[in-house]
Amino acid sequence: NRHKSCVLWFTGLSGSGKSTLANAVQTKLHELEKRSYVLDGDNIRHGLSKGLGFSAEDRRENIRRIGEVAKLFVDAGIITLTAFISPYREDRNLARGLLEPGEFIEIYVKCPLEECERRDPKGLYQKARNGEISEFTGISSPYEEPLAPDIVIDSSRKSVEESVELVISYLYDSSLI
Ligand code: GGZ
Repeated sequence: NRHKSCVLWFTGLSGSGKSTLANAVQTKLHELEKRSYVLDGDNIRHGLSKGLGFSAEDRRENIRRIGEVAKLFVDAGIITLTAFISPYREDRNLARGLLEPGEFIEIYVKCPLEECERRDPKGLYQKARNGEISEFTGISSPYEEPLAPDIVIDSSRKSVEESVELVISYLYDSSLI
């Protein structure tokens, strides 16, 4: 039951479904008896990245730290799932550069802004529209789409189950599990 560890790097807008998907993939990996761990805002922005905001510089530092931690987890043999907006191509590339070729799997959770805004699970888009939150991704701060993601998941059209299947199939096909 060996696997080659890797990072599944989910990127996409707030509300696109990154964390939901990462957690669902983790559940599946657990069923397959593969060790995995999810890094997301809940365990990073309150701890390791506490004090960082959402300026381009702070986001870069946030992503750099996550990339370094993901590398440590991979060294420990754990399939590592990260769920951060990571809006800047350059920052994602920096994280990729910390890993061996093929160890960094970029998963673009693609969802139209209008749909993310309609979902608005935490009311943040509304606050951003009202000017109560500045530098909000998609509203007042950019999101740079991946140019060559390894996997694209259109979360407005695919169920979580179908999406999980896409990721798991990719891992099988790449001999990562
Ligand atoms: C984007 C923000 C902002 C601003 C607070 N812009 O949907 P959420 O709430 O749970 O996920 C978003 C999260 C984004 O943090 P990340 O660490 O993923 O961002 S990055 O990768 O760009 O460093 C959102 C909340 O934090 N949030 N203010 N201005 N998202």
